[in-house]
Amino acid sequence: MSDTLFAKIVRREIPADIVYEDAEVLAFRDLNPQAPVHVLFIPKRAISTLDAARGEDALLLGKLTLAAASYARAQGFSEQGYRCVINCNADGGQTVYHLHLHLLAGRSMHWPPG
Ligand code: D5M
Repeated sequence: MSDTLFAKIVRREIPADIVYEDAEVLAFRDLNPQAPVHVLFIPKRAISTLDAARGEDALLLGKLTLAAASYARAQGFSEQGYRCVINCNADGGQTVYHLHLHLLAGRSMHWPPG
């Protein structure tokens, strides 16, 4: 669980279509896009799930969220909107156990999600 596909992407051991990077956050296109824009924002320091996050992770999670919002704004989605999703554990639909925020944009989203 400690080493995942996404940790390998952070270490550049497997390729990814990286669209944003700073000291603490990496973002790359989802391999299986569910919208015209589908980008995953991950903390470089791995946290397995949202459930595992603690108070000391608050700043990092804030930066992760704001990085997604900045990217969406820069791509021109401020007005039409977009969706951010964090799946947690099995019932949440999480498949990669390195916390990630999905940014979905470029189409109208439905509610409730499946
Ligand atoms: O989301 C995990 C997401 O990760 C899912 O949408 C596919 C995507 N994925 C899996 N492997 C890769 C690689 N190698 N590059 C890019 N995207 C990938 P979850 O919320 O855990 O279900």
